[in-house]
Amino acid sequence: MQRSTGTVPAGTTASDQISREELQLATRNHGMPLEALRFSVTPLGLHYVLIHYDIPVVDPAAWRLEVDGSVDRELSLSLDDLRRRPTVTRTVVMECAGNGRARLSPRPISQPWLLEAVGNAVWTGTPLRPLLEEAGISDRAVEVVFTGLDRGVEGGIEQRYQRSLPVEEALGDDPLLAWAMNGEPIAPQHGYPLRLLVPGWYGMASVKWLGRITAVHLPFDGYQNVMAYRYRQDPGEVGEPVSRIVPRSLMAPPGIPDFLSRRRLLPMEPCRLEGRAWSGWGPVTLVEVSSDGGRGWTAAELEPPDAPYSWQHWSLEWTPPAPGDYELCCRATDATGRTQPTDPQWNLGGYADNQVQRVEVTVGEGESG
Ligand SMILES: Nc1nc2c(c(=O)[nH]1)N[C@H]1C(S)=C(S)[C@@H](COP(=O)(O)O)O[C@H]1N2
Ligand SMILES: [Mo]
Repeated sequence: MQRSTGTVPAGTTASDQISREELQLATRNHGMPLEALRFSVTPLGLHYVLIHYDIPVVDPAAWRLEVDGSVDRELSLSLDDLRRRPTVTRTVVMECAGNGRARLSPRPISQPWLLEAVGNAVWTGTPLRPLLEEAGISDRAVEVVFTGLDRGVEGGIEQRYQRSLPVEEALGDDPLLAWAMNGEPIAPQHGYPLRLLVPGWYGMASVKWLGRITAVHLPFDGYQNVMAYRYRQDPGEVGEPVSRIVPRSLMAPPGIPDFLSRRRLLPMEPCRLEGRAWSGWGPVTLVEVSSDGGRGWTAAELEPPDAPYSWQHWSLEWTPPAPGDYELCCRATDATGRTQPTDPQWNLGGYADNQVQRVEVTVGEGESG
């Protein structure tokens, strides 16, 4: 067990066992059990959760959304003001940029996700662009900063959770100010009473417990934009910012699990493998499945997305050739040609590693009873 270090500097890695600090994060920030890939919309409570600091307790009557900075008119809106605006409902897949991190070696020290930091929810809210236009966002604005109500220390810096978006993204068609998730008021852990939702981007962009929106005419230098969430091989590098979700497909684990190892046990009979696939760069156009650890691949049946940023269902009938051990894999390719590599995509933060999933299964001698 590692000694408590107080603050974990960005870029710390380890190759040994999961530490108590990582376990502490893992028990707070839960994933979506992969069998929930069978639901087209992730039921409330099964969606993954990632919270850097603490969940703030917000009084909805006192809460306001402030819009300020490089705007002609500052705005201060109540929840009712927002709900009276044009309302849209969209099914959007969300994935943490750190999904897959704990499979990397050396392992970047942060929330140790294996593959379960994903969920597909139905979000209701009001589009962001008309609000920024009403405030009269300046032509000189280059970014828009979103500030959450949660506060903590990260990399030795005390901060509110804040993220900026380039102005052209903030004024795009997709970003939403959401107050409902699957038809219910957003739960405290998901950002009650209001969160930003940036469809197609990794989860870090979708600021929860939103309190303030600020247009700025210089690039924002907050911790989550310039220190965290950058692709770097070396702590000295500036690195490229993490933005849209690279393609991934996941398989709902077939058969039944062994309690401790989670190894899958299947009877010797045909089995329908199924799962979901998504990309923040465009629809997924191909999902392939391998039953021999990625040597041979077969195209699966793939459904179109229900909505532009929803995940897509795929399935494939697989007949095990004989009893024994198999390594099942799946791989998605999107409309831009982006695909999933067989090897890890290592960087210091452990971001956007979309190497193919490997599911160990044992096919028994018997058929199911
Ligand atoms: N205010 C605030 N917003 C936040 C975070 C946070 O810690 N504080 N975490 C971000 C990260 S890293 C992710 S992956 C998503 C997770 O959203 P969820 O918990 O609703 O799945 O929220 C993002 N928005
Ligand atoms: Mo995240």
